[in-house]
Amino acid sequence: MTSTTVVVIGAGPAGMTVATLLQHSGIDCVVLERSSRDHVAQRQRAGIVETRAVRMFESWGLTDRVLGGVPYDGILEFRVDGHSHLVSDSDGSQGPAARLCPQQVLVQKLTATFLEGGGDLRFEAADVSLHDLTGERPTVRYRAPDGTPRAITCAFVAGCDGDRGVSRTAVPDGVLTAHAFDHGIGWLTVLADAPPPAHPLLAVSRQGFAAHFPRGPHSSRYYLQCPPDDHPDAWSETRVWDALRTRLGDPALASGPITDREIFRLRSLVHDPMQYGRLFLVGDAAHIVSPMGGKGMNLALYDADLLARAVRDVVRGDDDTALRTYSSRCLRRVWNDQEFSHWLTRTLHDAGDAEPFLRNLARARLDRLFNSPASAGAFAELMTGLDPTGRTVTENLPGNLSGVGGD
Ligand code: RFL
Repeated sequence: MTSTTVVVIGAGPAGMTVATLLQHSGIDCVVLERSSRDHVAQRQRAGIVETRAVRMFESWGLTDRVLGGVPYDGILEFRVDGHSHLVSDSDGSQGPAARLCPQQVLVQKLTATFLEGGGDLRFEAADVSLHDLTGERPTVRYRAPDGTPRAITCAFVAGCDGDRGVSRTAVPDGVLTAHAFDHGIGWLTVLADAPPPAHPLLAVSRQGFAAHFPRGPHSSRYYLQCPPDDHPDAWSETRVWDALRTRLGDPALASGPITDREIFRLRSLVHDPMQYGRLFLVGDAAHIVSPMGGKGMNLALYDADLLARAVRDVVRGDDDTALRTYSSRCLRRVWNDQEFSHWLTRTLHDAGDAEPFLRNLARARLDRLFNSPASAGAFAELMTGLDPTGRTVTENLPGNLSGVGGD
């Protein structure tokens, strides 16, 4: 039986951020990851690290180590029936801006930083199970790649193992409340070796929603609205490119080899509270945000920062205030981002193919966004993550949280 301060379960963006920030604070931890290093390093999803998250890494002095990609100019293109509207997320504040940094690049760099610093990261850890979470010293058991059973005792467990992990299922029934929402919308998502757009592009059309995002200098991710129970085989390459050209209003859109495609339902889920005893849920283990608005990974980074700082307060100063309020502070931001993502999801789908009343309401919202500086300012605040719920940890201490969640 070995012993550490924190066992981190999962080596995705949440887990590797918690682990790297703890290491940076001189706090020992062990990361257990079910998959191989190659598998984790190749998982492609998010593409933009929002401004708030870039500044979070900056505050730890880690920006250059862990963020790849290039700075993002903050310009988002909305294309409505082929007509372009550029919206800037610049809020006039000083400091580094968002980064076009694909999720797998962030994870690769966090992993390299943690390992170079002597971090203990155990890939291919099978059958992870959590025990004594309400006691003084929880135990995490697993099997090493050669089948040997192992156990680690710790002061805290960071459950960073995504929506289908084991951390959340270790919590007894009835402790957590799940707030789930199915948007009734499907997206075909396609990765292709094809030129990225000049700006991240969201397109409204009567044929359905479509989007085109950069994922590196020579690759792109595309989204096409489809029925939630559709099958990827129904989408031949020709059909994909034809639909994109129509919905993006760009007959000359360059195609390229498709490297991945899948269909998923747009859904949202929040588990409340994000804590049970000495287990703290982080990122997708606690909440799923529909990808519209690009908040899922960024929320995972937010939780990770709060948890690392809270553990540091306990270990260094015996002050558990931040740890006790971890769940309520995270949930405040989670609901803020859920609302933004839901608003954008409804607006961009309803403006395209909803019945006329809802379509006109959604188009009125877009009209306001394109023409009202106040609307554009509120949008920019949410896109950057610099709205009040995303401000620095010290600005968000408990006094400002009246009526939000519970500890
Ligand atoms: P992850 O990334 O799922 O990582 C969890 C890790 O835990 C491991 N694991 C286990 N390890 C040990 N034992 C077990 N029993 C385990 N079970 C699981 C897994 O192997 C994995 O390594 O969760 P994390 O770290 O919380 O990160 C969350 C983000 O991945 C997620 O929120 C985003 O990808 C969401 N998302 C997007 N977020 C954005 O901010 N911007 C975007 O543009 C964006 N685009 C997307 C997305 C999600 C998508 N999917 C999944 C529908 C686009 C797509 C297509």
